[in-house]
Amino acid sequence: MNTNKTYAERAARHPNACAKQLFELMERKKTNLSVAADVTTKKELLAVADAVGPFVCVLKTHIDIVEDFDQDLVDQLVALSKKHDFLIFEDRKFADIGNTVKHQYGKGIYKIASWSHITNAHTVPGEGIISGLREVGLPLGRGIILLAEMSTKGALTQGAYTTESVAMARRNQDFVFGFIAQHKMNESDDEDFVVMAPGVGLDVVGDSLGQQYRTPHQVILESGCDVIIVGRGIYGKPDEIEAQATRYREAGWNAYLERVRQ
Ligand code: 5FU
Repeated sequence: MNTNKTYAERAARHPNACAKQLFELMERKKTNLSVAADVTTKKELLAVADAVGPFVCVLKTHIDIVEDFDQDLVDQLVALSKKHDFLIFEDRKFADIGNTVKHQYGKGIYKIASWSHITNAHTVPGEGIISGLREVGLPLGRGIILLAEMSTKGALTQGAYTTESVAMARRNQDFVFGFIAQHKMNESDDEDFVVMAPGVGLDVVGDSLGQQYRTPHQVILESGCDVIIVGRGIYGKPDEIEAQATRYREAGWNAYLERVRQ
């Protein structure tokens, strides 16, 4: 199975440029950690990005929660992604018809496609959402992941919905390279989807609004996911941000090493 292969082996044979770039970066930096930087000011976002930069393969943003957003913020984020060697993933969760998401991705205030290497989309509107995003993203070398399984209690992303989401990805592998999900989604060695898993925590099992946490060991080793996404467990302790990033990076990487040695 692909999940027992190293990130380097998967990079070497992956047909999707974005996935290849991600796997190469993970191997180079020895990290499968993504930090969700859910802070609401430009200053905080840049501070978190600079602090966690050395430890992550992907910095995940929610750019629309930043109260003083401006173009300089994305210019500085892009500069930090080069300085620290990470990819930017704007967790936009597009969910509209193809023609609308095309504009939401490329235009408006945020112009997400111009700076975010990776973004994501719900599959609820059907395959047109992928076609719309592809028109904007593929010429820029971008890739997307689909929301196949959410981490929250009672999420409707299960059963036939998840199966159909995987089938959609399979038909669009030039642009879609993986999923937000809770376990590995590959059916055979002929396909290799990157699974990025949110809902990761070492100290708590959930929050008061439906979030559910599992440990890096459960996510990477037991469930075969590839990237752990950690938010409050890292940026929520501003005085310990580097120590927490180190702790999660080690937990994620050790679980991966254990997996590939099996
Ligand atoms: F698609 C998803 C999902 O199913 N669960 C999530 O938690 C995305 N997320 C994001 O991961 C969410 O929007 C946050 O940005 C992050 C989790 O943050 P936490 O502080 O680690 O709970």
